[in-house]
Amino acid sequence: MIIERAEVVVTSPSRNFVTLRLVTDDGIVGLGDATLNGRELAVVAYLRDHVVPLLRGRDAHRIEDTWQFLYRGGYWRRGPVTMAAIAAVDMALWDIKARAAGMPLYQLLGGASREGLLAYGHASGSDLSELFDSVRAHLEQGFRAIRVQTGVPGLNAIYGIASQAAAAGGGEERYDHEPARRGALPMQEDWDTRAYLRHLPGVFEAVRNEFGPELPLLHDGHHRMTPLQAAKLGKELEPYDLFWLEDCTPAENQEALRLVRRHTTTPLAIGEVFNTVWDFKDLIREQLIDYVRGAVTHMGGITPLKKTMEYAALYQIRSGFHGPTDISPVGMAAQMHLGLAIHNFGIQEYMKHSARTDEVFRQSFRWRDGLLHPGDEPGLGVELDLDEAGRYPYEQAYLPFNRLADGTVHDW
Ligand code: EZ4
Ligand code: CO
Repeated sequence: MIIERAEVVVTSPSRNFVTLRLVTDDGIVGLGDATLNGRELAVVAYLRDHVVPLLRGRDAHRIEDTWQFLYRGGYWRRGPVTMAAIAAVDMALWDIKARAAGMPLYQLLGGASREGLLAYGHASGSDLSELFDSVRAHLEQGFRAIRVQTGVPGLNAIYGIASQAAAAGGGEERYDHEPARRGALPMQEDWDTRAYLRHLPGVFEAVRNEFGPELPLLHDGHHRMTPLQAAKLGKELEPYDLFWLEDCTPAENQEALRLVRRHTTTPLAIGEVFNTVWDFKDLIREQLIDYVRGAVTHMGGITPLKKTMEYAALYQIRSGFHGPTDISPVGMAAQMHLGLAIHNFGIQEYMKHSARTDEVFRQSFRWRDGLLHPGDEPGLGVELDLDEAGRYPYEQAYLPFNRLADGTVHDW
């Protein structure tokens, strides 16, 4: 089975998505997600100029060999652009192989290890009453695990708060906030870690008092604390029994997590910006994390993320794959199949895509009783409607950035 055609499809139904579409000589179509939020066109160029010409004529069945060829053969390894491009090829080849086999992909990965995937949604509010309403709305939608983000007194615009972004989002109805805003320049947000640290433990105390001890609660620190600040927060959140504290420090300096670990038993999740198993290697071996936040789309595909999870399993570390709306329906499907198959699945982040996105990408996944399931269509279970995709051309969009009160740029 030979790859006959390869094309890169850019579409922007509510937000930008980059999809690789491979067609074999016997007419099987495979899809791969290559979306890199805010830097999409760099991956488009990498694929179109440097990868597509290498794919035509290759045996579509040779997934491992093609992955190694693109990773080692490029000489310049790793990095988000390269690995998103390789991820798209890997996903599309798995899609093709599973379609050729007439099976949903999870069957080729070893079959289902569970009925469905526990998924968490994003509750947020600028104050407690808005936050409680948001938590209740998520419970009504069936969520059995909830991420809690809240406004901080004195700060106007911060990461993760739905109402602000909805206001900036131009009126289109969205399930959740969309941090990447369309426009020629990125938006500026504010940050003050001491104000955040004073405020957050009280928020979790209030949420526990309102919703009880059982509900799994998560929180994203979004790379903004120093190691000592993260250690202090982890310790202060212990009474509220978090499922995890995510990205407590920026992960370029991985030694920071040793310090955090010495002070707190709050579980840690990290790695949504990681690209390879090498980024996770020391954190896994030293048991400095509890959850692998890698996404199939940004970790080079299903093949390397499955290997990473097998390594993590030696240390009882589980998956928590990154699942914001900037992972396309193709990338989400790929990680649902992987999550269903591996033994050490932990939780799946789930933000609903917009209705417009769902018209462009027709999907077969199910969402029932708080659990996701990728469905039983052959392959990934996603069809890309090229006519619909063509109606939404690329639009420039940037993620926001942070400044402190004195004007210093801070991690966003
Ligand atoms: O900010 O996906 O846990 N989720 C997150 C996301 C990221 C965006 C960046 O593209 O941190 O909301
Ligand atoms: Co995050």
